Amino acid sequence: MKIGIVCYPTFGGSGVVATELGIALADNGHEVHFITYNQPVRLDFLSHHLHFHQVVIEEYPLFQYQPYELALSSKMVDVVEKYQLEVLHVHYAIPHAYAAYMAKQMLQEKGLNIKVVTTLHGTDITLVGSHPTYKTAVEFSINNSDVVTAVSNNLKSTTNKLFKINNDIQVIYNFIDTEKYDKAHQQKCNRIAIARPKERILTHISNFRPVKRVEDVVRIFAEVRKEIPSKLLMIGEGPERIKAENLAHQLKVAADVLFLGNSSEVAKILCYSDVFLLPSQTESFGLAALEAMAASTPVISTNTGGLPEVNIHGETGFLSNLGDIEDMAKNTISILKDNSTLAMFKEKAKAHTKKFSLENILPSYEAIYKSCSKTS
Ligand code: GMT
Repeated sequence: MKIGIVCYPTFGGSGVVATELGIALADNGHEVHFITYNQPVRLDFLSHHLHFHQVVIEEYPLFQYQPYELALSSKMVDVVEKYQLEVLHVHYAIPHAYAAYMAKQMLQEKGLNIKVVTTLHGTDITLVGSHPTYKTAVEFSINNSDVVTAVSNNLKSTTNKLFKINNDIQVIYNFIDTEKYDKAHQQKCNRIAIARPKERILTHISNFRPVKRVEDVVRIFAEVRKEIPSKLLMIGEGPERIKAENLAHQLKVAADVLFLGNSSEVAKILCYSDVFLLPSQTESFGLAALEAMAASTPVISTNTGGLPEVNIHGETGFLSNLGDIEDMAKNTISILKDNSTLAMFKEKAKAHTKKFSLENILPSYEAIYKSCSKTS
C-alpha cells in the first residue's frame, strides 16, 4: 500500500516508533512517505520504498508564531495527490491529527478520500493535549480520525477519562526490532571503555524534560554507588540536564556520572548496561524501557501510566511509587548484588520483549491500513 507517515523527526519516542514503523513497512513492500519538517533521526537511508518530503515554513515578519499546521496540511494534500497515497498515519495528536483533518477536507473537495489513522503517544493526551489551550482541537481531531490507536491500555483509558471520545481506540503496543539488539550483542560490547571490570553500569536515556525526573536518576545512583562500585550513563539532551549535572556535583558523584548527549547508538550503549533507570512522573508506555529490555537490561521504573504493562515487577525489573528514591535504589542493589541474580533478571527482561517484537505488532498496523482501503 501507499502510506504517508507524519511524526516529529526527533529522538522522542513517538518519532522513533513512527520511523521504525515506516522502515518495517517499506521492508514489507509498502511505499512509505514521511512528511515532516526534518528527515527523522533514525531514518538514515531512503529508497524507492522510503521517501521523505520536507515541510518548509515560509517566514514572514508579521507572524509571531509560524503557521506549521498550515504548511503541514498543504504538504499532506500535495503528497497524497502526487503519490496517490491511500492512508495518512499521523503520530502524536498535536498538531498532526488536526492538520490531517484539514488535509482530508481539502482532498475531499478534489474528489479524493484519504483515510486518517491517528496514533496517540502520551503527552499529546496527558501533559499537553488535555490543557485547556489545546483540548477542544485535540478532542475534535481524535473524534474525526478514521482510526485511532493508543500505545497502551493505560493511555486508552486516560484518553477516555480526559476527553469526550466517541471513536473506538485500539490499543497497539509499541514494538522493537529485536534483531537489532541481538546484533549489537553479538558484536563485542566495549564495556571497558566506560567502566572498570568490577563496576556496574547504570543507564538513563531520555529527552531530559521535567516529566523524566532526571534528578531522581542521579539520587538513585548516588544511593546505589554507596554500596556498589558503579558508573551512570546519562544519554540525551534537554532542559533538565543542567540540574542533573549540578546535583551530581552536589552529591559528590560527578566523577562517576557521564553525560553523553544524544546518541544514535542506543543499542550499543544498552549492550553494556546492567540496569536501566526510568523514574518518570508518567509514561504512557516507556519505549526506552522496552529498548533496554531488548538489550537484556532490567528496568527500575515508577509504576505510573503504562509502565506496568511493559516492566513486570520482580521479573524484568521493579516498579516503585513516584519519587520513592529509597525503594528504587534498594531494588537496583537487589538486582546488582551478585552476578547470578543479575543474569536471571537480564534473561527475563530479554524474554519478555518477544511480546513486543516487530513480527507480533506490525500485522496489527497492516490490518488497519487494509481495513481503511476497503472502506474508501
Ligand atoms: O516523552 C517522551 O519521551 C517523548 C514522547 C514522544 O511522544 O515522543 O514519548 C511518548 O511516546 C512514547 C512512544 O509511544 C512513549 O514510549 C512514552 O512513554 C511517551 N512519553 C510519555 O508518556 C511521557
